[in-house]
Amino acid sequence: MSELLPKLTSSPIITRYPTPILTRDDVPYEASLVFNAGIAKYKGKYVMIFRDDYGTMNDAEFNERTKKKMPWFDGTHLGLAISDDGIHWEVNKEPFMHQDEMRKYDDVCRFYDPRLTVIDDELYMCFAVDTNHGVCGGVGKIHDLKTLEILSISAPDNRNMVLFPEKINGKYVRLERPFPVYSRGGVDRFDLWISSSPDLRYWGDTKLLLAVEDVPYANDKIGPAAPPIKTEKGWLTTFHAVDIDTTRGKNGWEPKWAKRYSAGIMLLDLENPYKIIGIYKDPLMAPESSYETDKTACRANVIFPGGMILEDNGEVKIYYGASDTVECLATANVNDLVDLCLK
Ligand code: BMA
Repeated sequence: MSELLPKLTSSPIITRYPTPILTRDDVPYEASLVFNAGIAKYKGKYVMIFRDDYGTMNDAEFNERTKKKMPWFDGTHLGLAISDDGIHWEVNKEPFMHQDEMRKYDDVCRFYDPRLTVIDDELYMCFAVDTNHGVCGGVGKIHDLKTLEILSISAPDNRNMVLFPEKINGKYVRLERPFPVYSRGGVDRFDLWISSSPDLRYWGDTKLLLAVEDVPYANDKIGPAAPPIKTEKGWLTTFHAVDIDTTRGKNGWEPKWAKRYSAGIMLLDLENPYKIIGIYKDPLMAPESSYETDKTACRANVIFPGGMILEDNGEVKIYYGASDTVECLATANVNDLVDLCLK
């Protein structure tokens, strides 16, 4: 393993909303962990689809289940919430998708970690797919905030897909994170890739965009985070970056959780998003607040952005799952974010 990393801190341009914006207490059906949501502005409202792992509630029950070799959770729902201001949310009475519905697809165990993008006034969702034969990345279209039409599911192992909000040079573009265990010595050394498609079904022109060794605060793996937003200077996009320190010990429900998830930021060329034109050398956000570092949460030290919205006044809302337990919000000014990348 690479060298251990020092204490990481968030950029001072980031302002955290003082409390999580969605927790299991806001959800009117079975919910234990509410996190890793996708958020988009759609038809005048903020729309959120969140991951809801339900069942196990604490580390005692976790230990019991581990001993019995049972899954951690009874299941995963995708929940739907709507907001007028992007801060206060009304959760629909029923999940957007029950786990039973996901299992109707051939070989699928569950969908999770949704990412939302509006393209030409239509709402699209990328999501991770656990199957009995590997982890895949799905791309789908959401109709009337009610049903999901699946457009494509990748080969394993791949996930963390996000779509750009418009076609570029006539093609849809996505970021993704394959995980090539065989050719990387059986350990996490995973990078961020980019592909394009004429129709959101058939994907090609796949290239490496950012390698884990190029991120100074990652010694383990990286991957896409929230879908990119368009700025005058380029496509602004976050990514997640993981470092491991095996001395961290128990940091959540597992006997050992040695990983830390931070968020990075970079700027891609507007005409050619296969080209990085700027990247901030330090983390944009590192786990610091109580709900990001809480050792009694599911997995401490996790920041996992899944939504980014550029407001008319230049404020950027960055939504992220914290500690795989709650959904949070931070804001920054768009010019400050771009400047960080170009410094
Ligand atoms: C990743 C995914 C995410 C999760 C993160 C931290 O590998 O499983 O869903 O938030 O780990 O546990």
